[in-house]
Amino acid sequence: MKVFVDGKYYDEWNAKVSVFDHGLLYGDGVFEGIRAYNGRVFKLKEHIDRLFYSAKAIMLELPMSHAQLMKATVETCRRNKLRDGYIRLVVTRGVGTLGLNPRSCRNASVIIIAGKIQVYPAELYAKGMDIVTVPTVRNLHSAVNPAIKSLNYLNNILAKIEANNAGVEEAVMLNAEGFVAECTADNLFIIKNGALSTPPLSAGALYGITRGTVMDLATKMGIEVSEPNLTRYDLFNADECFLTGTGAEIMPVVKIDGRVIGNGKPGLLTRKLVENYHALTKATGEPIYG
Ligand code: PXG
Repeated sequence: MKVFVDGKYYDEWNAKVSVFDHGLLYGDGVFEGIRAYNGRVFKLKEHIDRLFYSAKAIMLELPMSHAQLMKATVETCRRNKLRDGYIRLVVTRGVGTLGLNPRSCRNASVIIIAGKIQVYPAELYAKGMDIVTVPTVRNLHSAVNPAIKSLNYLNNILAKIEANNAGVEEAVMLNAEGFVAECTADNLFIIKNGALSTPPLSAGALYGITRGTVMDLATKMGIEVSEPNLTRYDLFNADECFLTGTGAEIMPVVKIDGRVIGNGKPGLLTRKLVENYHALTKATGEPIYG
């Protein structure tokens, strides 16, 4: 594997960052997780847009332009002969002193890794997932804003550990007010009486690219889409539930905190959305090879 680090390509064993990089010392940086399907990078522009928004929010000046980042991402896929896979774009504050002040960091670092990802066991896509609500709440807007895709994911990692401890793969994270925010790396949707809803960004959800794609697909299918505040009660009494994320794609949920969702099987509309999502990922995106 060839990894892009600050404009050069390194073999994976030789692709390194300094122990003085503030990305490592403080989680000071931002990232994106992107997928390639069928020789195309899916929603590349949207991911690079979000990287710029995250960087702006933490006052991190990207050392490359939007166009250069798009090009470097595609080029990294090409060099790795990737047709289907996962791309991790990481921007760190760069090398600084042992002190958290980012002023000591002169140059941000850009890393692009093109590889593979499998976030959940394959059989769960057919069976549906069992998830639980966990004690760790999503970041407050007044702290590290949950819209920032920062390198500081400890909050979500704690929630993931709590899910692991409960013997399940994924966690429902609430916000400080007790409304549903999202899962550890996925947005959450429910379907009730044929209508689709997902928590608003103000509830602490990430502006998920897959979330937006699924909302567009649902609208095109004539499904009503809304973004109300949701409580656990709304989840328990939903007809269908699923998670969305670049890594996860669309994962049906069939049990939440011991309550069976719908008939306990992935729902009909969920399955239709999965089908339409796969059709879209296969046919659209930034071409990698000419
Ligand atoms: N919420 C959070 C907190 C995320 O980190 C999503 C929702 C879904 O957003 P997208 O834009 O991907 O639809 C994410 C995405 C990983 C991994 O390392 C994490 C994400 C994406 C891909 C892989 O498990 N985060």
